[in-house]
Amino acid sequence: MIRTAITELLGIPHPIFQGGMAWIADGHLAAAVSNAGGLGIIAAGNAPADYVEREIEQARQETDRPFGVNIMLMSPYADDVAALVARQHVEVVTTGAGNPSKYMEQWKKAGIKVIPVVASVAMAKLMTRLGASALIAEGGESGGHVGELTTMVLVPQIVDATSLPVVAAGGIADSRGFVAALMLGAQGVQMGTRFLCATECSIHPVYKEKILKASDLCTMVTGKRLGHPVRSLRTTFARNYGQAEYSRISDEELEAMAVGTLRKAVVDGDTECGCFLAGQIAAMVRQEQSALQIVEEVIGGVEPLLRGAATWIE
Ligand code: TUI
Repeated sequence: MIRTAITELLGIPHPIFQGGMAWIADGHLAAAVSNAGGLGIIAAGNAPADYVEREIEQARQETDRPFGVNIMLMSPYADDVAALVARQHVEVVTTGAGNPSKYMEQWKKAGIKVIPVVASVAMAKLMTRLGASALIAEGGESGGHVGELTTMVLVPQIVDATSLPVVAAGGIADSRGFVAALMLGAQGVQMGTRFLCATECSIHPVYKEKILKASDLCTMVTGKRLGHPVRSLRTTFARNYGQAEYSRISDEELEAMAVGTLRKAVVDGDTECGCFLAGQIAAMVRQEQSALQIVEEVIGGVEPLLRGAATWIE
């Protein structure tokens, strides 16, 4: 057993979060990860509050353990989902892609543990002051919306800037990444891409196949021109979008190109038009496994690594 400030804070056996992946992380996946001893997280993404409410209900039917809801702050429904999680008293709220300051008081009053994703020291300090329970430091190795810094440089700087426990995210797939995160000062990890091939993850089989066949250089970042860089698999869509960014088409046309592409990947498995978000560890995902197997494999490898490291001390 690995006991850290995160296992203590949340009353969970293992300090492993499942990332809140839009269109992907539903109540079923979140419950499976929580039942495995980690923290499952339902992604609100761009969905309306009634979708999120159904998924919370689903998760509660499938687990008695704590789970979280991730609120994507650029969503047009962010206000509605923020109110919903307060009403529902979900145990944990994580946030992404923005600044959740305006919701903090409402959530704290509802007894929610708020764990924002921060991609900078300034945001870490602000969230610490506003009463977050912990922070997720997500480096640009992750899939989806990415910040400037890598996990290697972000995590220690966030750890030094806050008194709160820090969860490392971005580029973590196995026990080695877990231990490395602890060495950087983190008290736990969040993994997204590793859970894409969980048996309980109901993405299109084509999506899973693309992850299982991925190689080290298979992801790319697009979206910088519009200020929202996103890491995804290097597919036809990603290449075309990347090229369009350097062409003379208008920002509006460029924005329109991306609309509906996450759904096309997750629901339709459309390899031509879908945007398959994935992190740089995609090639390290080798097989479909249950959430329990994933969590146990990662945790099971930690103690030998830590004990092995101690033998270097003379
Ligand atoms: O949010 C994510 N990953 C995501 S969100 C998403 S949906 C989307 N689709 C298209 C464009 C943009 C988003 C897909 N993947 N990860 C957490 C994360 N949060 N990474 C970086 C940040 C972040 C960035 C800026 C957090 C706070 C922040 O603050 C900016 C500010 O307001 O100062």
